[in-house]
Amino acid sequence: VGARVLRPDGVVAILPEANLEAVALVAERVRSAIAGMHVELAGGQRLHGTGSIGLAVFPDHAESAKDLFLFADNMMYKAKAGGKARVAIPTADDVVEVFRDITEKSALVLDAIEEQRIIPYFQPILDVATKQVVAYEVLSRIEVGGDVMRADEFVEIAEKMGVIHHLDALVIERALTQMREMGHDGYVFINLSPRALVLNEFARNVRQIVADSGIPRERIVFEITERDTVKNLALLERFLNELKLEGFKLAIDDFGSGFSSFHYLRRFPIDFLKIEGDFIANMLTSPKDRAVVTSIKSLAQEMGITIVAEYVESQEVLDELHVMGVHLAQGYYVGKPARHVIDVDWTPLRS
Ligand code: G
Ligand code: G
Ligand code: MN
Repeated sequence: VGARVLRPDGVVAILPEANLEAVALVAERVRSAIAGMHVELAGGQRLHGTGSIGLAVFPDHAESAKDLFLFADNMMYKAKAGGKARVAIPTADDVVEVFRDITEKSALVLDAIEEQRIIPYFQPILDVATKQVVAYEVLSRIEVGGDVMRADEFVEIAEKMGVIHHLDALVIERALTQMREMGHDGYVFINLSPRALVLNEFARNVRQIVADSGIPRERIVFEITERDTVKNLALLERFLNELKLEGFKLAIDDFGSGFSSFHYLRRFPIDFLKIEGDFIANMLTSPKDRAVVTSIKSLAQEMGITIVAEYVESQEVLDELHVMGVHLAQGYYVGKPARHVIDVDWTPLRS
């Protein structure tokens, strides 16, 4: 059995040479073992947890590793939706339904790109010391009917379908046009999928879009994340070095969330480091999270890299970042992602 923690909220177990009955049996044992566990609190109270489990069996439910994980993940959400603390055993209907939903979402994303319905939202980034908004991060949205879909819901699909470079190019073009019209003269942070970046066509395209926008390259920061890594790091390195030589700035996104963060830091010519928001949000209550933030800060300082704290959700956290000497802050307390940018002296949100 191989078990691996993917995210703090999920574990995958792989059972070689097992059929549906065997897997269901093991899953049921895991579920009941979790149900039997508890943590005892200071006052003698007992804290119980539950586990929701989804299954997928090769080749009954999917034939590729990617689809198999996707299916298991969907079944896990079905188990949660069914009331939690249960095992979702897939039926033939589930297979049809799950893959139909994925196909529908894929079609929706493809249509949005085709019809150019991808819209940039802007989230402000504050200079902690001067309390001025010095930058914006561009976050993609798709408007469907009256609803707004967040990037979370479609970026991964676009990456899997191999169309993320179209989406990225479209949103960059719109965002820069809007930035110029509004006269924003700070940095623009742009999320790029490594997978898009290593395409010659995309790199050319982006350079042209930036040149046409009239915004100096020095004010454009490309954020790269390790969520969707490419196999060929040397190739990614080459593209990043070229962009850097031309004057663009580079940032590592969600620093500390994955396993190759430090690898990226060593290897790429980085200007900004964005600390994974979970560390920041919990920094005042968790000594461990605080220690992570402190050490990333001193590491970056030694390397001459500017730090951005994400998920700044309160005045208290902002004050503490000031004390720690963290340079930039982003998060709901500073400002939520919005359709328009307004460059004014920042005042705390009243919500
Ligand atoms: O706010 P939101 O759910 O949109 O962002 C979720 C994640 O999606 C961000 O962390 C970011 O990494 C990614 N993302 C947002 N917009 C874009 C985009 O235009 N292109 C790419 N490649 N990723 C994006
Ligand atoms: O990975 P990336 O940092 O690009 O993701 C930004 C994501 O974080 C977006 O989905 C955005 O909507 C979300 N976000 C921005 N500020 C906050 C915040 O203060 N708290 C939380 N929980 N999410 C935030
Ligand atoms: Mn980002």
